[in-house]
Amino acid sequence: ADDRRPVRFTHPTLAARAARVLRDNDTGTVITAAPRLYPHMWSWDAAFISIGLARLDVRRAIAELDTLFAAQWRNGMVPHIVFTENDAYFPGPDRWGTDGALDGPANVRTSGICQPPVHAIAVRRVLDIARRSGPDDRVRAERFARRIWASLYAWHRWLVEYRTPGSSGLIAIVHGWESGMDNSPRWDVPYDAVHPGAALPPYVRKDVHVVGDPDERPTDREYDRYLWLIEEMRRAGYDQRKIVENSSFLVGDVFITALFAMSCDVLIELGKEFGQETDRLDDLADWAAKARAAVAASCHSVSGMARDRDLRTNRWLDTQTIAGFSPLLCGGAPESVQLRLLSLLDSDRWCGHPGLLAPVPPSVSPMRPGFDPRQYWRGPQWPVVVWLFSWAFEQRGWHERARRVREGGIRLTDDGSFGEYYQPFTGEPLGSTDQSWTAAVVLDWLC
Ligand code: 9WN
Repeated sequence: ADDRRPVRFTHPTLAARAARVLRDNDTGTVITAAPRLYPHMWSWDAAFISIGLARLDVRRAIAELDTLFAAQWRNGMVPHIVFTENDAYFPGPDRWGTDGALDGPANVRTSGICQPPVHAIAVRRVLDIARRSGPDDRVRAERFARRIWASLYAWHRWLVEYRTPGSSGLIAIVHGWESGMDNSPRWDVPYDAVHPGAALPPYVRKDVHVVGDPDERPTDREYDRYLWLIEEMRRAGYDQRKIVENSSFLVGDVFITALFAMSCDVLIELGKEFGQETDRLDDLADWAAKARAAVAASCHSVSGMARDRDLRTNRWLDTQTIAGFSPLLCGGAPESVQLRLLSLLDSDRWCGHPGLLAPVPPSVSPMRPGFDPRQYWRGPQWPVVVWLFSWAFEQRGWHERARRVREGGIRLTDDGSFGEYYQPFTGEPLGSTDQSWTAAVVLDWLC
């Protein structure tokens, strides 16, 4: 018995609570990422949310992805936030200033950057769940998968056309928010080179007032840099070529590159099933192969861990975080590297750390200097990232490993608060509670 967290729900009760969170966070048009902290639709959140929704209502799951893709930019980018009318989050649409952007969508306000490309994975999952849930849902989800395919392809093509500068083959991000792991130590070195100018318009943060303890959120120093990058993009009129050429932050993101490779695989499967053009399937196969090669090429010769690359200085970023395990997700690294990574993942530096409440990977190793068990992407465990590991391990045929990760994920979240992230030793929920994507992945694990 473990008395660190006395409340533990049984699986049926936990599933019922998760379903309630998704219903409660439904504004009627979108399911917000979290009730108070994030009152809008976020791109990768929406993907995970649709997976959870498919367990409750396939029609609603499809609607969620349709809403996101209705906000897709004309050049193919899927924006990281689709704004609702709520103004409780900063930076909102006025600060982003994308309204006049050449490639922006009509009739909806969005941010001007993207997030990890996990949407094809969500479509596949919704389809699989719908097929098991009954003939009407099956037909509905098949029509949807056929219909959304071209938009997914355009999104992937945008990442290749605009976001693979240089020769590393890694997909580049122009803002830490694009990684979804905002203040991970992965980005500390590149952010040191971002110098907010005197022209940074003043601003007031809202996030720190919503969470229990402001220390669970990024610092003001970090926010100055986040806002400065937005300022640079506004000035470039959200012209992608200009941004990639000039922005003070340009980093090849190895985790996104691994997710992209897996999503391309899924899109190929779907494309074959729904009779998409061979040329496009060939493109996807080519992109997936290049992405895998880039992930493999990033691996450190001693530790085996995959690395991001600062594309402004052309240097590898050696900071070890959960993203270092990217080759375990997408495959493609030599067997010897894979074995090294698997034993590292199981070791006391990661999932085997004796102090963990649940044996799932934290965002940063508890043994690493600078590890902070309560600070956002600098130590806590994130249920969605755990879900990605469980899904990817299943895909790779590692069923026993996938099962262990899933059980660990359920253990992490069985207090029923659906925390945004968790303190790894005490299991205390941090950031927001009733976070939609946490509820969604728990539903997927339990059903
Ligand atoms: C900025 C919504 C999002 C997640 C990100 C997470 C956090 C936003 C923020 O919340 O980022 O995009 O304001 O901190 O880091 O992964 O998509 O849940």
